[in-house]
Amino acid sequence: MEYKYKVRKAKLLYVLIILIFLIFLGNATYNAKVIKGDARIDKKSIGMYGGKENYDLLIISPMEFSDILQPLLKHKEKHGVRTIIVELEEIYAGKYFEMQGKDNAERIKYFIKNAYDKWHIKYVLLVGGDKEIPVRYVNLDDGYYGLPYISDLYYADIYNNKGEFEDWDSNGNGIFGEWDGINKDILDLYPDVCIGRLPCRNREEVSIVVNKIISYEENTHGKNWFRRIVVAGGNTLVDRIFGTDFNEGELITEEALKYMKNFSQIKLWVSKGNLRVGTIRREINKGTGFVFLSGHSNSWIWIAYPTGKYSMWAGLLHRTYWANWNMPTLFNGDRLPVVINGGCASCQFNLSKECWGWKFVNKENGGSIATIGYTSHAYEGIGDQDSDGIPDCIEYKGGYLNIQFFKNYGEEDIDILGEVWAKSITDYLNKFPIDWSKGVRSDSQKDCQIVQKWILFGDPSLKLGGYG
Ligand SMILES: [Ca+2]
Ligand SMILES: [Ca+2]
Ligand SMILES: [Ca+2]
Ligand SMILES: [Ca+2]
Repeated sequence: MEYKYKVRKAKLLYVLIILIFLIFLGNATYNAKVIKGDARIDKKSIGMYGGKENYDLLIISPMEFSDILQPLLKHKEKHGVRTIIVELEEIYAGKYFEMQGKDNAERIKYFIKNAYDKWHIKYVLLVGGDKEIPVRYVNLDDGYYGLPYISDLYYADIYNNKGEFEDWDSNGNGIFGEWDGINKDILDLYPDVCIGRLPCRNREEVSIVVNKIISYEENTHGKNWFRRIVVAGGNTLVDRIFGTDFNEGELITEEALKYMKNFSQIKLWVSKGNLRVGTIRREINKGTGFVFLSGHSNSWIWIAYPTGKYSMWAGLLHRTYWANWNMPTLFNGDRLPVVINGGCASCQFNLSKECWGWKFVNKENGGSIATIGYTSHAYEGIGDQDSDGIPDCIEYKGGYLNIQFFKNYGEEDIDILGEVWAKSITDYLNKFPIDWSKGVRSDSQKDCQIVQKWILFGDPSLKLGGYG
């Protein structure tokens, strides 16, 4: 859906706001390079697979993790989710399907395609971070960052609308997901399977998250704590020059709550004076089904700015944040929420230190069951530039996408986590179809980034609220 800004400078401004914040907090460890496809094609292996099995869930992990995943397989099968664990080494060796692909990420994607065609899988769980499982870097350059970022949507979007394999390299130059001033790959983007990732870095983390998933699905049903949702937000953007003074984080979370009518709603908002590190901790430790934080973030902190202020220091001073160093104070046990962070880069998992989103999931004896956030910077609408009386932060960009999560769960009654993720992306693309003729810094380019970066750290086949 097209819309025009009244004030052209707006686009530049809201991008810069986020940019300044990121520079301020620093992301110096980010050192990704343009990753080109490996032109060599290994010797083709002979596909050994001759069976007629069907599966619902495909788990892909390196060999070193596969034995620890066996209890998860047994648990899934018990609940009728037909599951297969495939080791990366088996993919490369062509154990089930003849190996295809220009580089390891594409080999994995072809494997997923074959599993989709032959086994009719619906969910794919990647177990391993960027060091353990190859990732696809997308080379979209919006003129502000110019850095490639990771997109797991790549692994979910296996067919284009003509029914062809979608390799995310339509111009065929071995550089994926390009969108800069010169080169462009036209992408389908619509997910065909539901993807989730547990970016585990070692066997201990695999063990922790497997136990958490089993515990969640076995023990959550019928529990009162699940019927709670905690939201937090404050002032996010400087919108006064557009004639408004919205507390964007409050407006976005309030809109999400409209779809969560059967839940007891806890609003931690700066305008209420109740948003603090301590209140976030207390409300999560009580047990809650969902947590939605809308504000600024990077890979180590989420922060909301006090009303009427735009300052990270004010946010720190007023303790309206939740940072990596606060995670060890969570002791919510097996009362595990799905956490959504609407700010930038909370799930940027290609850094030397573990990111905010993963810290939440890999926390033992508490934390989250899953986290959804972005692998790089994101965008929000600012002001009411389309003059329809509705704040643009809930109508466009990241605010809109995150609200769809709650709409699809709360109103559409989709209760499988990966399906909520996939449907929300699908809805976003339907509402804002990408106009591939547009250039750098266009709204379409931003919309493309938002869906590419929105990642699920968790089991895509997770039954929200557990099995009854
Ligand atoms: Ca290309
Ligand atoms: Ca597709
Ligand atoms: Ca504002
Ligand atoms: Ca509006």
